[in-house]
Amino acid sequence: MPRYRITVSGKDYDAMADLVRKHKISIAGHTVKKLAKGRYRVHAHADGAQVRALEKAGYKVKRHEDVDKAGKQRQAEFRAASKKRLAEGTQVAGVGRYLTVTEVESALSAVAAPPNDSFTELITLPQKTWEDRVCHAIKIAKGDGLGRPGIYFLGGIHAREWGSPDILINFVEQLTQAYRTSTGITIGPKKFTASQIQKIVNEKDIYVFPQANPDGRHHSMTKDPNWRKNRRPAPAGRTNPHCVGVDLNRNYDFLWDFTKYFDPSAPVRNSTNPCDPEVYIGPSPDSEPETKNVVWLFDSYPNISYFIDLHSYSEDILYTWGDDVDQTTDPNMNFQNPAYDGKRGIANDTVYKEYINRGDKAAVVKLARRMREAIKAVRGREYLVEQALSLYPTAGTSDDYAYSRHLVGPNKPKVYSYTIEWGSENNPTPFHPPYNEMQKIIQEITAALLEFCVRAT
Ligand code: 0X9
Ligand code: ZN
Repeated sequence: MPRYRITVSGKDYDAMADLVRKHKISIAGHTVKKLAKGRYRVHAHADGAQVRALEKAGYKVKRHEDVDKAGKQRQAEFRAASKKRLAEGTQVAGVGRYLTVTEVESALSAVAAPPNDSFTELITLPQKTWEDRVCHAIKIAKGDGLGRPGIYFLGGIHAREWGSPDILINFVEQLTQAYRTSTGITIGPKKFTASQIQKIVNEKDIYVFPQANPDGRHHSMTKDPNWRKNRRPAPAGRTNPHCVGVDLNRNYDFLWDFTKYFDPSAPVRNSTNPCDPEVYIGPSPDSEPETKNVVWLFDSYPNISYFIDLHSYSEDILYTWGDDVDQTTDPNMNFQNPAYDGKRGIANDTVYKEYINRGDKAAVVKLARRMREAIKAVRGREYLVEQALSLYPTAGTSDDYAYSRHLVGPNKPKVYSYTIEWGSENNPTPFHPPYNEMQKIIQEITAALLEFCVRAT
C-alpha cells in the first residue's frame, strides 16, 4: 500500500500526543508548528487507511507525495547524474549529486592526505558495521596543548537523511583548504576572515565523523529510499524487511529503557519492537557498532566540549533536553533521580521537568542563535532555535547522551550539545531534497558550523 507524506493537524496537545500513543503514526519532520486556537500541525508518513482513520478521528490531513515513488525518483536522478559523470570522465566528488557512501570515505581520506597532513589526522573508528564497513573521522588541528576546546560534528546517523555527510565533507574541504592557503571563506554574503580560519585550526580541535551509518545510507540510496535505521540483521524467524535495523538515535545510554523512566501515557517516540520501521531502540543501550563508534570519540578525546549531530528536516537548531520540558530551578528533579521514574515525558504537565543549569542553558542558546544568524545571512532561511523536546519526548538520543555524560560519569567533561535539522518541510522528499536545493543547504549549514567554530571557546 503506498505511503504518503502528510501534514496533519489536531485540536490540542492530547490530540497530537495521540498520533504517537494511539494511532502509531510515524512523525517525520521534527517540528510541531503551533497554529491558532491551540491547534498544532506536524509532518508524518502514513498509508491511505491511516489517513482515513485520522480523518475519522477528527484530524485535518493534507496528503503530499507518495514517499516511495518520490524517493525512487531521487534515486533515479542520482544514478543518472553518476552515469553522466562517468561518461564525461569527471570523478570530482560532490559535483552535481549526493556523494555515494564510498565517495564520502574517499573524500575524507583525501582531505587528511598531503598537503593537509601537517594539521589533520584520519581516525579509524574501532567498530566495523554489520555489513563490515570501516568508518573514519578526521581531526583538524594544528598543534596541541591543554585547554584547547574540542568540537565534534557528527552526520549520517539516519540513513535517509542523505545530505549530512555531504555537508560535513564540504565543511572539512573548505576549512582545510582555507587554512592551508591562508585565505578566508566566503559563502554568499557571509564572510569568514583568514585570521578567523587560522585561529580555529591553531587554537581548537575539530573532530568530524561524517558518515556514522554507511550501511543504512547505502540501503536508502540504492534500495528503500525511506530507510532510517542501521542494518542489524532481523531477529531469528522475522522475515518482514522492517525487522532489520535499530534506530541509532534511540540507542544511546540516556534513559534508554523508556518503559521504566517515562509516564506510560507519554507520547514517547521510541519502540521496543524490532519490527518498528522507525524508532526501535535496540536490544540494549549502546548495543550497535555505529553507536559505539560515536561514543568512542567522546571517550578517546576528552577535550570534546561541544557536539552537533546533523539531521533533517525542519530548519531547526535544537538544544538539550529532549525527554521533558527544561527547568532551571530544581536540581533534584533530574533524569538520574529514581523518584521520578514513571513520571517523565508529558510536555504540558508540572509533575516532571528536566533540570538544566541556568548558565548552561544561556550558553547553549547563545551559540545556537549565532548559528541561526549565520544561516540567515547566506540566503535568508530562518531556522528556529528550540528545545529538542517539541511535543514528543525521546530517550536514547545523541544530544541528550552527550550533555548527560558529565552528570553521570565522574571526571567527564561537560559537552554542550545540539541537533541541527537542516532543510525545509516545503522541499519535496525533504529528507533528501533535489540536489540543487541540497547544494544551497550545504552552503548555509557550512556557514553555521564555521560560525560555531569561531564562537565556541
Ligand atoms: O527524532 C530524532 O532522532 C531527530 N529527528 S529526525 O527527524 N531527524 O529523526 C531529532 C532528535 C532531537 N533530539 C532529541 N529529541 N533529544
Ligand atoms: Zn534524523
